[in-house]
Amino acid sequence: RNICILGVPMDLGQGRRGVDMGPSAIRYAQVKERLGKLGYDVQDLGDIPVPSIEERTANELNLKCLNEVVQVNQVLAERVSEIVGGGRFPLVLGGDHSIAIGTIAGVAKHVQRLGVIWYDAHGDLNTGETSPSGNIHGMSLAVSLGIGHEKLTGIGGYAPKIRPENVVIIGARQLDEGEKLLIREIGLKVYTMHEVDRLGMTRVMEEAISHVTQGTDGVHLSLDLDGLDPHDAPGVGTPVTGGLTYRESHLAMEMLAEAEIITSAEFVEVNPILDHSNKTAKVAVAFMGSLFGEKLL
Ligand code: DIR
Ligand code: MN
Ligand code: MN
Ligand code: MN
Repeated sequence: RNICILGVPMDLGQGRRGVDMGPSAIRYAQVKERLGKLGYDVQDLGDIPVPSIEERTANELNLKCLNEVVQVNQVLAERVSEIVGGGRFPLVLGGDHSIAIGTIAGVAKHVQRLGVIWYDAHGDLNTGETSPSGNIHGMSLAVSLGIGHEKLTGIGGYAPKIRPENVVIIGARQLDEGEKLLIREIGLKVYTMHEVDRLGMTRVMEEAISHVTQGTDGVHLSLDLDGLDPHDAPGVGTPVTGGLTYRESHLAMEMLAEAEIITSAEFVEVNPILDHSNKTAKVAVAFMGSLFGEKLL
């Protein structure tokens, strides 16, 4: 029962300033205290250094800040690998979602087959060829599946990190054309908002849990706060209306805690500059509480 918190103040994988303050905002919302109360031994390992946006080199092949994103994720992969190797639970705080590349690279090194729950309004399944923005945070799931620029897919020294049949996306409602094609091509399991509305969160989570545990020996939770409706999580860089509610997400975290399947997690895209009174970081910390077993009664 040992959790290691690692901050990644990364903002080079997307286009707006402020998401680099995500780790600070989440710490300010008392993540360490919250998890400590549940009986965990919580260690905060601080932040990984991230070059400032002013230092970035030229964009390459519709991949903004490619070299810097690669460099940070390489370091992140090593740090996460050390944490998992030491038998501890890595809890990574973002930063933009490009950091999933490094987190998953570090975790998957120690796991035969890693399941992934991708909680997000987006698919993050673009490549330099399909991306409308050139932002690498919209490519991190594809990269982890071994699809994309080899500087990215090769992070951690091996590829791919995960297989399509072990992944589930929950909350999707803004998918680019190239992403839709890729989803069909590789047969990825996606619960869009349509399925959430239709089936309800309980059934979605039951199915998702069964899907990601089939044939896997660990499950990573990659939670992009923009999966939530902007009403509940306004402090994100790319808000999309019609999202998952606070209650649905809270239930999802409780069901994951009950199932005892999550072996690593990251909470990303918290942008306190766009937030109201640190609301989104507080929501993130409440979810971490539920994920680690907090009960109402
Ligand atoms: C969009 C936005 N699909 C892109 N992606 C975001 O730029 O690739 N992911 N915001 O979280
Ligand atoms: Mn910055
Ligand atoms: Mn994302
Ligand atoms: Mn997103």
